[in-house]
Amino acid sequence: MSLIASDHFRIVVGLGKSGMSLVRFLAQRGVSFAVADTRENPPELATLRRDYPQVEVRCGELDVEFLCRADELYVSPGLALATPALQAAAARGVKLSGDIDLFARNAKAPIVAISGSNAKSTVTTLVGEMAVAAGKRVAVGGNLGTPALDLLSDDVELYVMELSSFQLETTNHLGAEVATVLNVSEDHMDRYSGLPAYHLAKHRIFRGAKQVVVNRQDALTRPLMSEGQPCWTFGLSAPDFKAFGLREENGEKYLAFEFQNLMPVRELKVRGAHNQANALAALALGHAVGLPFDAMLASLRNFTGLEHRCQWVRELDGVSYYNDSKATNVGAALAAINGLGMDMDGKLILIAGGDGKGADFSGLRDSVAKYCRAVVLMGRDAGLIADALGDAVPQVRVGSLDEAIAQSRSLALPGDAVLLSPACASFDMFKNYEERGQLFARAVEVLA
Ligand code: LKM
Repeated sequence: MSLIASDHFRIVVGLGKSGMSLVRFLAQRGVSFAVADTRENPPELATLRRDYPQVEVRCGELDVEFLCRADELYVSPGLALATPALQAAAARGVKLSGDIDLFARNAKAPIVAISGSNAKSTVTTLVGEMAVAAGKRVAVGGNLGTPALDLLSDDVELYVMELSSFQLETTNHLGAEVATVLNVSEDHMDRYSGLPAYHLAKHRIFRGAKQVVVNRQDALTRPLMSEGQPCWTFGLSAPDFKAFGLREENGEKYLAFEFQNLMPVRELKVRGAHNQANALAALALGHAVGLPFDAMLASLRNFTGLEHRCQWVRELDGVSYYNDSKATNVGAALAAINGLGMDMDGKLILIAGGDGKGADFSGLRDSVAKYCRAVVLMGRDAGLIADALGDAVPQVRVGSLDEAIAQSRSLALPGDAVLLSPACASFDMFKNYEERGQLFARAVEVLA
């Protein structure tokens, strides 16, 4: 046993949510493995010690000699592949992989694979709901909700997977039935050398894909090297062959496939052009895996949006409050500012700031000038946003979320909206964007 096992020794590097799913997967299959994490007290350490006391764990600085005892490392999406110890191990012949690679090797049902800088959770959720409405036994997860390996089951008929660029970096072969990069805008510049490297990571999603879905309005979503697979497109323009888009008839806008109207846009409960694009992307993905239109359209009609995604919280003194804490990059904040701004008579008080991850915030300036009455800035990179916005609108700097809410309240006029859409990660002030959003919503709900 030990001789055979030493032939295949793996190390799980990073003990967060996906690391723990790797542990369960490997242990269940009798693979011998150890765990390493750069942190002294990784999030799942207590769970590991309780459930797998026999597994060796090394915390703190990675030891190259230790890593080289493995033939394959499963690297957490939270740890940069450029980490010197990982690169040293790779140079000595250790294979770098991740949970999605292992998932893809073991999944026996078709995979719908969804990436993009924004809207991936929304589109993943939509396609999942469409599959349920079509009566499929579907498993939804990956970067959102349940880690990929925890979804594996012989009963599953379809996997709908949200995949981040970090997860794709360690994915050598996916082999999805249909894969898409919904959009590409700047994010994670603290982990990538520039937009090209980020773009390249995202495009690994197309490896071995049988079909692809492309955004007609974003050339960066096209596979760099087409393998000649069927290609479906989505976009807000009128659709041609193999395309989803908007058609207008008698002054009414419709979601449409090729030359056929599917459903009036006004039947969607979510507002804004970006949400119409999301609906079209979900239709394209669902159609590619054979979901019937009636089930897909019923799901679209019911969808009210995700938590922390431009979510209405309450109205007070004629001012609406929106929680868009999920906006962790400039592109997401722009979609919210433009989407909400266009739909209202009043103006926005924007609450932004946090960990900017090396972003260029100048892209916010025009939309802020057009739709915002003022911006309230908080967090580590508040100063960078302040500089990028210049004198576009009045600015207030605050030290806490509670102070941001109080300042916004006093700046807003009846008919305005207060929008938390930080354009930044939350790690400088909060556990994650969910905690940031919950604290915002709770504080707004108790305003007297
Ligand atoms: N070994 C090892 C390690 C060391 C450190 C593994 C490891 C970490 C750091 O932990 C994380 C967890 C999650 C680091 C991350 C996480 C998620 C870095 C980036 C992301 S993310 O980019 O996928 N999501 C954030 C974003 O900016 O989009 C979400 C930000 C927020 O505010 O919630 F994991």
